[in-house]
Parts: sequence; C-alpha cells; structure tokens
Amino acid sequence: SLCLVGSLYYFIPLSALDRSIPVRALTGKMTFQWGVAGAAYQIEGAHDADGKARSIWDDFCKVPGAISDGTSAEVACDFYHRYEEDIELARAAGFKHFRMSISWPRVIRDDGQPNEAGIAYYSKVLDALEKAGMEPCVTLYHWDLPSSLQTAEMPGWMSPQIIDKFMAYATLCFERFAGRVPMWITFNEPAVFVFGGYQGGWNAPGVRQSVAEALVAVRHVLLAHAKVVALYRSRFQNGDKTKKIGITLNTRHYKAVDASDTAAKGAQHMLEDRIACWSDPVVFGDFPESFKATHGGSTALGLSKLEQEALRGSIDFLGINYYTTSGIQEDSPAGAGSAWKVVELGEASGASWLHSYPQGLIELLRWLSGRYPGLDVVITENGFCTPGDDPKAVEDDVRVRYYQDHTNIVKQAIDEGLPLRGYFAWTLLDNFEWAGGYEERFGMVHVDFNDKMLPRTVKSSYRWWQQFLEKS
Ligand code: LGS
Repeated sequence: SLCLVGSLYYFIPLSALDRSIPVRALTGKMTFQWGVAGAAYQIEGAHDADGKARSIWDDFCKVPGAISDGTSAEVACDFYHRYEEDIELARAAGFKHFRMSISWPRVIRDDGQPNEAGIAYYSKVLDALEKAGMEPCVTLYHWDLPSSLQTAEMPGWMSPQIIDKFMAYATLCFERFAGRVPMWITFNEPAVFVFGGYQGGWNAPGVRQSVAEALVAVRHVLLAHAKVVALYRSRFQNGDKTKKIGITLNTRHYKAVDASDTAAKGAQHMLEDRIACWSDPVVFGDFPESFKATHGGSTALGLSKLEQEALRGSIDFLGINYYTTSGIQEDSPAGAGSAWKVVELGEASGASWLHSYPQGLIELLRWLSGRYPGLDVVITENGFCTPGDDPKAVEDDVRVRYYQDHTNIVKQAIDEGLPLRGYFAWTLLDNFEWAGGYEERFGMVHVDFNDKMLPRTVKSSYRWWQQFLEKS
C-alpha cells in the first residue's frame, strides 16, 4: 500500500509485520494478586533424593571458580523436606500467591521416563499450598536443565532437539498438575540463561562463545515456548479465562538521563535489544527491526511464516522481573555525535550492589503499555540484595525501604490504569543465589547456612509484608 505523509510517499511493503495486538492478550483480565516467588534449584537441596537426576547447575557448581564462595545447592534451604514449614511462613505473611518452579531432572529420569517420586513431591507441595489458601504460579524452566541433555551430541539449548525434549517435559507437568495450577510461566529470564549460559559462561552450562552463536539458543527457546503454549491452550486451557500462561523476562529499565536525542535513542535501543527482542516475538511474532539490524544476517533470527504465526500472541500475560534501572547518557562533546554510555542511577546502599530506582518500574510499565497496548503484565520478581555476612541481616531496613518504595509505585501504576495484574516479591528465604552462592541474600526470612539445622528467622522485611498485606 502507498500512504501519503506530508509531501512524502512512504512505501510500506505488504509483508510488513502486523503490529496490532492479538485479541487473546486483551481478554480475561486478572484481578490484582500479591505473591512471593522462588525457584526449585535455589531452595530445594535434596540434590540426589528419590531418583532425582543431575542438572547442569549441579555440574556447574563443581567447576572451580564458577560459584563465588565455592558452594553448591546440594542442601540449600532443604525446602524439599521442609516445604510445609516454609509454606506456612508464606501463608502467615499474608501472601495469596506462590511462585515456584519444577525441577526438570526431578520429574524426568535420564532415560526419559517419569520419576514418580519426584512428581509425588510436587504434588504434595501443591496440596500444602492449597491447604494454606495460596494459588500456585509455576515456572517450567528456571534454569536447571537435566545434565543428560547438555552433552557433546545434544548441547542443551543449542540443539534443535531440545524443543521436543521440552515439549515432553511440559506435557508431563501439564498432565499431572494443570488441574491445580492456574498460572504457568514457560521460561524464567531466557536472556540470562541463554547469554549467561551459552555466551558469557557465568551461568550453567558455562559455555563461552560469540553472541552470534548464542542466537541459535534464542531461537530454540522461543520456538519451544510457542509449541508448549499451543499444547497448553489446546489440551489444558480449553478457553478457560482463569487459566493463564506466559513468559518471564529480566527487565532492567533503561532511561535517558539527559535531554539529548542520542540518549533517547540509546535508551530505546537498549530496551529493544534486551527486552523487546523477547517480548516482540511472543506478542507480534517477530524480532524488533533494530535487533535484526544489530545481528544483521543471522539466520537464527529468520522466522518462517509458520513460526511467526505460532509465536504471535503466545502469552496471556508478560512476566517481568524488575530490580533496577540504568541511565543512558550522551557520551560525546556537546552535540558532536551519536555515542552514548550506560551510567548507574539511584541509591547505591553500602550494603549492596543493587541500585534502588523505584521510579524506573512505572516508566518501564508505561513503555510496555505503549508498545503492547492492553497486554496484561505481572511483576514476577522484585526484591533487594544484602551481603551474606551482614551483621544487621535480620533488621533489614534497606530491604523494607525497597519494598515500601516499589509497592508504592505498584499502587501508582494501578491508579494510572496501567494493565498491571500482579506482583511477586523475591523472595521468601535466603537461598542459593546462582554464581553468587550464599553471599547474596534476597530473603525476607534469614537462613543460617552455617548451622546444620538451617534455622529460619524472620527479618524486619517479613514483618513489613505482614502488615502491608493485612491492609491490602
Ligand atoms: O535469584 C534470582 C533473582 C535475584 O536477583 C532469580 O533466580 C532470577 O530469576 C533473577 O535473575 N534474580 C535477580 N536478578 C537481579 C539482577 C539484578 C541486577 C542488578 C545488577 C546491578 C549491578
């Protein structure tokens, strides 16, 4: 078609991507939900209990230097044996929603057969949640791939075979648990496990290679997502609007901090490069033009019409893990060029590397609602980190302030009419913070990992949530 803009003709190719929002994402609004989030590998421990197979994180922890304090999650919080007590803590805080993940190697054996003992454990966890009056939100993949799928012949997410393996795993989870789980997340932070695991190497499986090579894994994750969502919708969701499936992205916000065009363009570039490269495919069915241009010529980013159709509209909600914001500033002599740089924003508390910038959350929500009008968004993680050796660990006033500031923004976002449907705090228990070991603590409940009994002690932030949820 041809369209006239001022005195200029713009030719819009007929094959241009349709950027209207698929209807599905606009229907069945959720009521707002407050919850607490966690992940299997970080809390469960019981690394070889009841027939559990090994995961790439069990292996990665054995690599010298991979984990900053040389620890592993073989025991972690021992949630596997103490889930009743910990679920009771979450209930007593007043949370009505509980985000958890299923450990793939716990429910499927290396020979591909279901591990009934592992399945029985999750069934008991779901029972305990139901008894406690909490709704589960279940992440299928929070990074612990079975080691048997990360080999020379089958290199994990780099292999196209992973799509069918993930389908088989998801099918099992849906068959056994879909009746009791109203909210599913296919992947947690694909950018982190793809680029951390298959490019930078700071996450399992620790592969170091170029970004161009890692794009193959991006493609496989997206195609696996689309297939699993199609399966869920046709066999398990059956048009029931109370049942949802989505994806969770790591969403650091990028904000222009000067009035230059360069900074505005830089911030937009970063948001597209880090966030829209995942959210555009699952909403519109294709990568942003800027992302394709950055990785010019990558065949991994070329999606067929069928693949685009499968991806388009493949989320009922977008999960975002929001922790912080980076500033983007012009980085050249006044007015001279197009270079920009990333600068830290907000408060760098002495106790932490995490800069608190609550305002960034609402700015990000506005950006998302501008790009994807009407799309339901759920904050699937938000929380604050303090060091493991903090002598004031239990009186965590900095964390209280962080939660206070961010929940205020959540309320503001709702008042503004932004389609924000839920918020999950990260996290209930101090736990194994991946490559950060036990040195980085996000819990509202302290766990003493030096004591074999792993005693739990509630922090000020836990009591703050208790009061906050009582009023909400
Ligand atoms: O434990 C993880 C949390 C903690 O902080 C969780 O498993 C992940 O899904 C998620 O990545 N998590 C997380 N991310 C925060 C990254 C903050 C980045 C700020 C860096 C400043 C230098």
